Amino acid sequence: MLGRTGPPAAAPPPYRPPAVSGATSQAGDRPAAPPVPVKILVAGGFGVGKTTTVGAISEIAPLTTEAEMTTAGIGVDDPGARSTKTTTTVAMDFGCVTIDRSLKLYLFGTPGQTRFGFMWDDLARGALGALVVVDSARLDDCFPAVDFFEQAGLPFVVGVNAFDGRLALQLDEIRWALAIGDHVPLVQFDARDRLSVRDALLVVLDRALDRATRDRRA
Ligand SMILES: Nc1nc2c(ncn2[C@@H]2O[C@H](COP(=O)(O)OP(=O)(O)OP(=O)(O)O)[C@@H](O)[C@H]2O)c(=O)[nH]1
Ligand SMILES: [Mg+2]
Repeated sequence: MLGRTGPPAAAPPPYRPPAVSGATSQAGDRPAAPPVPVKILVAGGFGVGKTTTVGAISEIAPLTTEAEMTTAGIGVDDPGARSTKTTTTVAMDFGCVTIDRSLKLYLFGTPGQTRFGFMWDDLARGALGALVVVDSARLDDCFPAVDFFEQAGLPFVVGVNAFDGRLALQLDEIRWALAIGDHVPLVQFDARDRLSVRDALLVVLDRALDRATRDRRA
């Protein structure tokens, strides 16, 4: 005889999402609100350490779009005499870091080459602030980034990446050379060091919150 024999199987229980430990609010039963997402740009000139910055702090394996540099770039892309750089970002970097239960930063690294400048408008959309990474030995590469954020009216912090722990100029000389106002924070950091990157990003966050609070009052 064809067909099933015996009693019909019991219907499966209705789906219930699994309980996640620690994901409830202090009230106990209500799930905790997810952290507020904050988009931050990591921008700057060619080869200043943007990809390194995102990679140093991201809690996920960062998304990168690195391409090999070729001889076609000689005389166009100058990463500086002491650089051992062999790849360059051709679209963007992406990483994220949770600051605390209420705040998560989504980091978007820009490409550094001038010919990819058209990407910056798209990447900046929805961003609350930016870290403009600067190599003190190649300040002229950083002018376009500073101009971009001044014109965009987006809060930014200048982070001088201390390659090998040394700066080619003092911070006040860099401020003068970049012609940035006193309201723009200027910090020294190490793009390879997670805690140093964290501190620089916290200054960006502070600026962004400051701006958001002022906008709200207005
Ligand atoms: N010694 C030293 N090397 C660094 C530091 N930061 C970055 N580098 C190196 O400098 C090179 C450039 O770093 P990247 O992070 O690729 O720079 P980028 O700004 O993303 O470059 P583009 O995307 O091509 O504009 C890499 O070879 C890094 O390993 C630093 O603080 N000290
Ligand atoms: Mg890069």
